[in-house]
Amino acid sequence: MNSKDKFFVKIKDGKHICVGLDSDIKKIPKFLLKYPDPVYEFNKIIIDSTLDTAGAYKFNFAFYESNGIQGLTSLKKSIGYIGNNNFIIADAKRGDIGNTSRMYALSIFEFFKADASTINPYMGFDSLEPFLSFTEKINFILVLTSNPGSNDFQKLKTNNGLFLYQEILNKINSWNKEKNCGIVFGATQLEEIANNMDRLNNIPLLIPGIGAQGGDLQSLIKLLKQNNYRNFLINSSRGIIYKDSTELFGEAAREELLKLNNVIT
Ligand code: NUP
Repeated sequence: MNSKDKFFVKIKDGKHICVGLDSDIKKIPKFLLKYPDPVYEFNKIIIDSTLDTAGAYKFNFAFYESNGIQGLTSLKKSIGYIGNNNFIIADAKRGDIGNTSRMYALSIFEFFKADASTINPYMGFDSLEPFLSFTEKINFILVLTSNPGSNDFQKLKTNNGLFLYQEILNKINSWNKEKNCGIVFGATQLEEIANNMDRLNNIPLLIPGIGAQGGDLQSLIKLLKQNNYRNFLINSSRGIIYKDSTELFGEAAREELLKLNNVIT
């Protein structure tokens, strides 16, 4: 099964929650520190506890790169542990001149073997093209992010009377010839999601920002349902993986995931 098919199988199964493995060695339960690769042990337990109900797993590369070679090893092993039938997002927000972006794309798709990337459109089409040339993957392009700083540039008005993020949405619709674009839209931007349903055009959405960042899951789901929008993954990282700091953290993560799933169905 190719990566796009994996996404749509999960969506069809009603699995819309993406478990964010933002695993920080300083935050994982202390008893894991006795293992040679504590972050990998942590991820394995979260994965075992959630595999049957998760829609996807998202690895934010920062949490692994910050641990140097060891971190990259934990990342590679954790991706391998999830196996081939699940949808894996490499959240590294890449984008550079084409020649360099090609290397980023090779790293994410060929070395780490992720199914999806997150990419930053600030440098324009040629910076994204090496990712889009992987036609069986999904590339989630940053449109309107969940953080307060999204006001600084993304909500600037252009000469067309549109917000910059809306211009990006229009571009994505024209770049999406291979149907391998996705959109990152913050859960904290509910009004903007509502106002741009036509531009979103049923393109796969990755929506982070519920929980700690303040996005309201119930209202988000209501909105998506009202618009019959099914192609979405909602990410939760800290809210799932750090629910408990005892030996029962796997079960606690599972319970939280089930709770989120209940809101969706
Ligand atoms: O707009 C974005 N907001 C955001 O939080 C785009 C992202 N990729 N993220 C990522 O989603 C963020 O870097 C982190 O990995 C995750 C949210 O984590 P949490 O707030 O659920 O713990």
